Amino acid sequence: MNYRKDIRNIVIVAHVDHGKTTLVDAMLKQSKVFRDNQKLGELIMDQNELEREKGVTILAKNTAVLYRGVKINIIDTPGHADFSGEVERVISMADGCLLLVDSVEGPMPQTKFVLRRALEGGLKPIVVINKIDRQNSRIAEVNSLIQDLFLELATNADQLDYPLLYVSAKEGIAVTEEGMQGKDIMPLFECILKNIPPPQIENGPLQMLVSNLDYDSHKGRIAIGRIWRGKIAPHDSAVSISADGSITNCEIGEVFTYLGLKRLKVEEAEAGDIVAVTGFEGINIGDTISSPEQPEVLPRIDVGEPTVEMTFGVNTSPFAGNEGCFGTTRQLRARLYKELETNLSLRVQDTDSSDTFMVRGRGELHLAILIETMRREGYEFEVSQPAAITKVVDGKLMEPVEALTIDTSDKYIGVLTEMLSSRQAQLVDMRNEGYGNVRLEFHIPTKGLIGFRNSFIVATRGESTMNSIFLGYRPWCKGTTSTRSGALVAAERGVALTYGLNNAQGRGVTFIEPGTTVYEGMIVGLNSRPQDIAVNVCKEKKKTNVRASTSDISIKLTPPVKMSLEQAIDFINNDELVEVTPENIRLRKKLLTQAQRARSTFNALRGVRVTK
Ligand SMILES: Nc1nc2c(ncn2[C@@H]2O[C@H](COP(=O)(O)OP(=O)(O)OP(=O)(O)O)[C@@H](O)[C@H]2O)c(=O)[nH]1
Ligand SMILES: [Mg+2]
Repeated sequence: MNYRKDIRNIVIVAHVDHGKTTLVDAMLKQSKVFRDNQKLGELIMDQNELEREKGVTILAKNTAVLYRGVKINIIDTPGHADFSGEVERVISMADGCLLLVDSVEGPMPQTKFVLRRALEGGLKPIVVINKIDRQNSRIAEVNSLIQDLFLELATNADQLDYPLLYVSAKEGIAVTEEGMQGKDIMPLFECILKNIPPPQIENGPLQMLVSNLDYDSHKGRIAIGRIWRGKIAPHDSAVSISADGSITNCEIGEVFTYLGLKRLKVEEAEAGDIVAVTGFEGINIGDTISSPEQPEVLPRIDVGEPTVEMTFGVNTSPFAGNEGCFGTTRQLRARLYKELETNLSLRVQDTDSSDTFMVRGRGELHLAILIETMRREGYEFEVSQPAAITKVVDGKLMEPVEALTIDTSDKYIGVLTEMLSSRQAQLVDMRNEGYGNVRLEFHIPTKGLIGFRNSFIVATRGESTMNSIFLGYRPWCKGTTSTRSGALVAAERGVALTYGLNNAQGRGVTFIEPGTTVYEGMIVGLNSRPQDIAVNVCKEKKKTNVRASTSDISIKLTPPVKMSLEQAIDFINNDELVEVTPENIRLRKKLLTQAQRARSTFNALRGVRVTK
C-alpha cells in the first residue's frame, strides 16, 4: 500500500445552517485560489438558483484548495435531513470529515446522523465548533455534548480522540484553544494536513467509483468520483460496470481535477484523487469505471429509503395547458424518471392511472425542491398531499417515526405540546437552554408531521425552529391528524372581484387578490369552520343609481395570505391537490364541482352505514 501524500480528501458534514458552506468560503478565499481582485461574495458553493434563494445547500459539491503543496479536495454537503441522500452519496469519496457544530445550538439530530454515517464509513473526524463569535455561545457545554455523542457512536476507541478546533467561519478564523485570539483559517488547514490520512492507494489497473453526475451541452454526461486504483488519462480504453453487472466498453474523453470553482483539464490523474471524466454516456451514480483488462466492481453506494410519497399527475384543472410548456403524460414521465439518475434517494413508480406517478422521497422538502425545479423548467402538473410510506414487516403494518426537535421560547411549550399530542407525538426530552429558550424533543409518526409546519409557524409567531429526522419504523397507530378547518372554494369560473372577496372574508381568510382568475373547485381561502363552503368570489355589487353610504365607495380588503409551494403542500388535505405551473401555484379540490363533492360525501357516509 502507498499513500498520496500530496492529497487530502475531506467531506464537511453538519446539521442545517451550522455554517458548512460559509467555512468553505473561508477556505477558498484564504487559500488564494482566486485572484485578489475577484469578487466572490458569500456562500460561493451554493451556486444553483434555488440554493441561493433559499440559503440552503441542496446538492453536495466538490471543490479543492492548495495548501503548502497539498491539494485538499473538499466536499460540501447539505445539512437538511431531507437531503441526507446527498451526504450518503459522497461520503465514500473522503478519508476524513469536518464535523461542524454551532456553538449555540450544539449537536442536533442531523449532527448525530451524519457523524454516525462518517464513522461507519471509517472517516477520521475533526470537530469544528463553529460560530464562536456568537454572543451567547456556550462552548464548554457544547463540547461536553459532542463528547457524549462520540461515546455513543464511536466504533473504535481511536475515534474518541478527535482533534478539536474553534472557528468563526464568518470571520474566517480558527484557533486550537478556546479563548485564543485568531487571525486566519490556517490552523484548520494545518489540522487537516496533520490528522486526515492521505489517500491510501493500490497500484494496478484503473478502478473508480462514480459518486456524482454532471452534464455539459458539448461534452455530454460527466462522471465524478474518486479513483481507487490505477491511473486515468484521455483516450484510454475503459469499461463501466452497472448495477446489474453488465459491462460497457468506452473510451475516456477528457479528464478534469478540481481547483477552486474550476475544473482543470489534465493529461493524467492517479488513484487517490477526485476527478470528473467524460466519455461515458450511459453511466449512472454507483457504477464503477474500470480497466478493460481487469473489470472489477466497487461496492455500490448505500442510500437510505424514502419515507414520504405523493402523486405527480398531469394537470387536470380547467386552466391546464395555458401556462406550462410541458404537461403531457409522456413529458412528465420522462422528466421524473430522468431525475432518478442523480437523485439517489428518490423513487418513481407508475400507478394504475396512466397519467399519475407515485414519487417517493426523504421528506416534504426533498419532494418540494423537485416540484419547484420542474416548475421552473416549464412543467405543469398537479401533486397530492404527501403521505408517510408504510410497510408490512412480518405481517405487521409499520409506519415511519421521526425525532422532532423544537427550539422555542418557554411561553409556547403549552400550545406546542397540546398541538403535538393530538398528532400522536410523545415528548421525550425537554431542556432549558437559558434566556427563556427551551429545546423540546418529540417522537412523532411521520404522518403526524404532515400539515404541521404551517400551524407551527402560526402558533409560535415564526419565532421557533423545528427539525425532524427519520428514526425508524414502528407498528402503525390509528389516529387522525388533520386539524385544519374547511376550505373556501370558488363556486364558479371567472375573475375574483373586491366585492366577492370581501364577502368571502366574512367567512374566513382569503388567499387571492382581486383580479385573480379562478375556476369552480379552486380553493381561495380558509374557512373559520370545519366544513368546506362554496363562495362566489366573482360576485359583483348590484349597480344602482343611489349610493347608500360613503362606505360603499371603497371596500378595504384584508391582504390575502400568500403561500409558498412548501406551505401549499403542507396545507392540502387528501381530497385536495396543488396545481403547479411555471406561473402559478393553485390549490384545488380533487372534485371540482359542488355536485361531485356532495355525491362523494353522501357515498362515503352511506359506505359507513352499509359496513356497520
Ligand atoms: N455568527 C456567525 N454566523 C455564521 C458563521 N458561519 C456561518 N454563519 C451563518 O449561518 C448561516 C448558515 O450558514 P451556511 O454556511 O449556509 O450553513 P450550512 O451549514 O452550509 O447550511 P446548509 O448547507 O443549508 O446545511 C448563514 O447566515 C451564515 O452567515 C459564523 O462563524 N458566525
Ligand atoms: Mg451549505
